[in-house]
Amino acid sequence: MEMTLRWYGTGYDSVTLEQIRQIPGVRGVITTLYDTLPGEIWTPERIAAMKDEVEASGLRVSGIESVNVHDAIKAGTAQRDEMIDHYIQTLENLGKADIHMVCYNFMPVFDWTRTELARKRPDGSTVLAYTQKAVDELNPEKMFASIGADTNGFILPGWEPERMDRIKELFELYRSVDEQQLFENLRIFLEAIMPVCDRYDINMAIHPDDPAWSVFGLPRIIINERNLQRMMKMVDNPHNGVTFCSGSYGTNLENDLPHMIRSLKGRIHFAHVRNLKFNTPDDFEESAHLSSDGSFDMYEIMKALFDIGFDGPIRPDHGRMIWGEKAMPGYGLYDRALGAAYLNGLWEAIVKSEGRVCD
Ligand SMILES: [Mn+2]
Repeated sequence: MEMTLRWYGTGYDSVTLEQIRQIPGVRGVITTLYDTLPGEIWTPERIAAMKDEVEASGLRVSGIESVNVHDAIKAGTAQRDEMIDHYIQTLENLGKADIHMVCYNFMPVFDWTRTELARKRPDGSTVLAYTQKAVDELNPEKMFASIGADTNGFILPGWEPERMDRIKELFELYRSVDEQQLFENLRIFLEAIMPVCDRYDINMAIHPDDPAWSVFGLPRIIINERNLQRMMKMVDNPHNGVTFCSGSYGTNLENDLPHMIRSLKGRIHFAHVRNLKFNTPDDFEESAHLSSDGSFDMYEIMKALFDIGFDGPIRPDHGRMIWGEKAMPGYGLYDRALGAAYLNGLWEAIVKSEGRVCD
């Protein structure tokens, strides 16, 4: 595996490449062109500039998170073919630039959903949290407004103000899209992009829906092992793979995370590894990465990744806000650096206990 950190780019991220370079064991970043809109073609010039900036710091671009999928593709509207064509051109430009992993999601309207961005924990750190009761009581517009007001001045991925302005229109767009239709729209998208992925060896890595169930009556399909198997078989190409995000699949306690990882051998192209602490089955918060701070056995998760021969990029995921840092919620430097060091430690122990040698 290759330890990485997500980086939003100069001007968007409070964390610098120079800081990331100093986290032991981190050799690459997962980045994006944060100011592009879904459907926009990423030009070779902009991709080259992004790569040059990252490489000048001594790091590499280990993959993209995300190239967002336009709503016309997810909802299957008249503009779909044109938008798929743009996506293919972006993939071609990335492939020519020697970038081989692209994370994306297929969630209608909302990206990840949390009800609090700064819940205080007993040690004084603040974390993102989710409580089902709050979602049941809020309408989607109020949800957008409350999330937008609490971001430390940063724009959250998937919660961009221009999307918030269009919320009613977006709900209308997905009114006739049920689970079955969403699967079908995903199949059409994947079949169309597989030839360019084959040509440039680009691993597509779908990110799970978070939380892993329907919110506000919208269909959500990337939520459990059964649906993932359906998706893998639906377009049976190794380039059609997944981002295994323990924090997202873990929102549903019925998901057996190590078992899911083992069922996806050869198809996990990217891993997000973090822990959650469940207070009740309907209320969880994003704890520190350590097993002892949350509800998951992080050793078992890393061991399952090792056992299936996972060799792609991995990153710590949302971190706590600690030591007075002001950053995008979930994306400060300090706790993610601690997470990277911890995951590297688990990995070294697993590798050596198997009688193997670390890179
Ligand atoms: Mn994730």
